[in-house]
Amino acid sequence: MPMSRRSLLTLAAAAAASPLASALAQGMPPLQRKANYRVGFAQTESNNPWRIAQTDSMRSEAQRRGDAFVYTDAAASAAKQVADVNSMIAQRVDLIFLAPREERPLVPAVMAAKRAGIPVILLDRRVDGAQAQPGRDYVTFIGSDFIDQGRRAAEWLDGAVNGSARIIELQGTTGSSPANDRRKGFADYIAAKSGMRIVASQSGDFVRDRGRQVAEALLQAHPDATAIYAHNDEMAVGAIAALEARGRRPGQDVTVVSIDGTRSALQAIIDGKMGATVESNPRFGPKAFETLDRYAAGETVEHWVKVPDRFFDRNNAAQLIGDAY
Ligand code: GYE
Repeated sequence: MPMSRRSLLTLAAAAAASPLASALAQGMPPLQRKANYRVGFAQTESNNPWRIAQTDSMRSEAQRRGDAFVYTDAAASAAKQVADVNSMIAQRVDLIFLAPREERPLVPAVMAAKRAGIPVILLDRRVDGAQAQPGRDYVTFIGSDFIDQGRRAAEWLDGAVNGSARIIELQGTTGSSPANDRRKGFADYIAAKSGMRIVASQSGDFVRDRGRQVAEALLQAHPDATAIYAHNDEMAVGAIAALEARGRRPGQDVTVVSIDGTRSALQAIIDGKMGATVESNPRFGPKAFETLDRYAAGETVEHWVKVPDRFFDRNNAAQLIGDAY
């Protein structure tokens, strides 16, 4: 039956107003609805339990759904990660989940996927917002509020030390969004606190042994430090070893606060060596694939799919360690 002119017009108007149409108008690659997908996951590195928990969560959700999973590990190199994404493009995967190691070097990978017509969802770290944007260059960013994580760590520390501390900060990977934002959230909070001062701040690249080495050097230069703020638990655990090597008691002489919620961190809290850790939840699988489904269905996907984070300290660490990674 031929359609009336009016219903054709209504259809056209509805299509123009639909989120799919607006995504396409922005040049975003569409994703066709299918029973099963072949997705890429470009991981940054696998040298810490957080990364391993994230990969496990992604892989097991793909398996549960029957989607094929093309996995790469950039082994802590942004250049390799760009090459990994290019190889996924060459393999024509349906969609790429990318955990961009650093904000700027991964922009070309996002743009190459867009040009090739393959949608990208960013996981756990952002790319430079001045160069690439959600809803235009990639679907969305799924991840935590890192500024708030830094603020929560500062707020807890402020209470634990009664507003007075000489703080050593161990930063994450230079140029990565969690390192930039965890630094900012913490600094903004203590700016208004005259007794809270960062005496030294250096990158330990989110790695346990780097954290230990950097903490060792900074403790040597600042033997009067009374607190350590690490951007992740692996570096905090390294810093605890550095303190013990110097004969300083973590948790008594020096207060340690961190971010992630790994099993070793919860154990350190139970042992009284770490004060608290703000959760950064690595279990992305269900949310990542649900977001893929929503995009394929033509739904409007918000520009930031927020991951909510808990808080671990001596009040709940023993109770929650069973579920930790
Ligand atoms: O805190 C850290 C990991 O990007 C949120 O990266 C992630 C961070 C996490 O290597 O342990």
